[in-house]
Amino acid sequence: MASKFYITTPIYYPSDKLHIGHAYTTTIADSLARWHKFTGKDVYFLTGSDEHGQKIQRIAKEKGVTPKAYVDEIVVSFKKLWERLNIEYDDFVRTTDTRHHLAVQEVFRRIHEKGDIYKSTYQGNYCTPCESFWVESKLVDGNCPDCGRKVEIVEEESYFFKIGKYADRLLQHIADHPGFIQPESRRKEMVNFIKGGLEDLCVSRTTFDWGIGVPVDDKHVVYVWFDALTNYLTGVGFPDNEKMIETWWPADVHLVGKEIMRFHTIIWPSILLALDFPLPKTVFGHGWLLSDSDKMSKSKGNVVDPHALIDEFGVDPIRHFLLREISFGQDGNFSRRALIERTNSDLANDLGNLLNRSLAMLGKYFDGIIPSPGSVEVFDQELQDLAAVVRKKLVAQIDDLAINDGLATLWQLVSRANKYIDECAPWALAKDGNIERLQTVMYNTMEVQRIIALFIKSFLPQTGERIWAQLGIPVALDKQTIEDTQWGGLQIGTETKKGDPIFPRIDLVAEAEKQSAAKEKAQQKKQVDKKAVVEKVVDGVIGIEDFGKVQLVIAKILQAESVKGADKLLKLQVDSGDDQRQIVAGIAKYYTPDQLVGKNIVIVANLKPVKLRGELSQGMLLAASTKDGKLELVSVTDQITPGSRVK
Ligand code: ME8
Repeated sequence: MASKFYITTPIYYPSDKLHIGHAYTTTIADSLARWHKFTGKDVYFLTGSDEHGQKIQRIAKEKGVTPKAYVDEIVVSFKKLWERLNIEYDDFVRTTDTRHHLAVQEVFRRIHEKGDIYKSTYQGNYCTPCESFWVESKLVDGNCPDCGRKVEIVEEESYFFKIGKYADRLLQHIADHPGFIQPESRRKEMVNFIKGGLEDLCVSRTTFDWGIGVPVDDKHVVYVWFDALTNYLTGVGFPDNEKMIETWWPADVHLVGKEIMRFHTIIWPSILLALDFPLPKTVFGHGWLLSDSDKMSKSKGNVVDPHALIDEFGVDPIRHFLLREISFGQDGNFSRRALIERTNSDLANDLGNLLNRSLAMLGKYFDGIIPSPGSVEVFDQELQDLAAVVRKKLVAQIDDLAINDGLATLWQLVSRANKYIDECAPWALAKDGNIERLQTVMYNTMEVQRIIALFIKSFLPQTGERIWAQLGIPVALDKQTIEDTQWGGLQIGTETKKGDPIFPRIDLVAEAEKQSAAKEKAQQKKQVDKKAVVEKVVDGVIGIEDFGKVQLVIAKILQAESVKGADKLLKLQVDSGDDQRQIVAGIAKYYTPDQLVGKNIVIVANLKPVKLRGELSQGMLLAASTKDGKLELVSVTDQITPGSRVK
């Protein structure tokens, strides 16, 4: 039987839509799975969703739906993204699956029966976003040491797992298996954590019910991390499918982000030790993908949506960027500019141009048909040798999980192929009528691309297919294995099928213009939004500070008379408290002067004075008017003295 390779991703929380960071882990896992299959191994690639816990229950409540309805919808979006990214997983474990419930309950039951799980009371700190318990001494300024957010104090009856019992065995295992925790820096970190002492782990909760019931006590649900980690066993048929477990367990690689190494290298191995199960061969903690040098988070508004990127650039530029740009194990930066530069240099200039120009020459010199090669010269030998060296190096690097180095190695062959064309100058051979040499050079140029397509297909599946299609090779690419990368596999007489360039260059100038147009549009939108706010105010909504600007005061009318030449106006002398002033008002149709004298009315005292028909008006009186032409002054009784403020 071929050797096996079982690889997993973390199962993601459906607390929100997935972003480019999640796509990073899964793209790497997919590429590793495809590569190992290509090298002849039996491969099993597992992913899934982590659907229980307090965090999910709270989000669903906020949205006014049941937790199950909420997760069902989000999980569809997970699967959609994996489909768009060409992620070829073998199974997807949802922690709400019945098979997973059975697996978790069985794990719990076995450890409980063994006496390693007991009931007590938990009193301490809990970080809900991370779903983790913390002893006081590990908090940083009273906050969660992982995410920096506020912890909650919880006190509840809980079941505890005697994790400390396994600390020595775990330390011994780590010492005996240097490849178990990778990279090295994380291994040291985890060893220090264990040596700092492991408190018994709380493995059940009672203050909410969105979880898997504890098999021995229906008041409790299983702690979400205990539940989630077990997915790696559910996926291989635990507890019933013994054959499947035997075939696949232990996992070869658990691929996880660095922030969840503790769960995977301390809690998970301890559970497995308690079950008497072998430990995974490697847990690799990769770094974070930063967005313009900052950690991605929704609150910062810098989360990068992979769907939008795929819509704009296509899937393989995104996969290539994730695999090639970031030193695997370290943090790396995502930026639009870096993505475009990487796409232009590696995919458009190097790889795409190689295919495009070589097929154009083949069309011109040999009607697009692969010619038979003649004798081997120095440059030909160098190219062939490099293809063999690249194969060896790639196998070693991918075995060591040095993904970005592996892609750099593969691109050495792409560069060498371009250089080979320049060195051999087919155009000069054609001009000189050196047909035999021209045949050799064109054969080698196309053969090296056949090998490149084979190497590349695990990482950039769509690109591999596109090169293959233009080379016109009739056998299916997905049936090919690493054995087919031996030099000379390209059949003489194959009819190539030149198509459009597989990666058109992205114009950086046009891109800059697009960005500034987008910025301008955003600016305009901001202004429109601002205007909308102002218009809303005109519509009737004002702040209290706006109302406060208007000085409404009580004024007593002392005198009233008509204004010469203006039959609508009356001229009033009023006592407004501190002063006496004249107000001209359009009320002659409604009141005679003697009806007004002595009235206590309301005026706007701080209105800018104006002249009406040559008469100064120092304020405005308030009146209510109806549509059918009635008008009445707003007035108060004599109880209120002139100058009193209306508020
Ligand atoms: O932790 N850069 O789920 P999760 C790189 N349900 N990788 C990133 C990333 C970034 N900016 N952001 C997220 C959980 N990831 C648990 C796992 S497993 C039994 C349970 C990746 O949805 C990274 O792999 O918070 C990280 O570990 C994972 O997403 C966390 O996903």
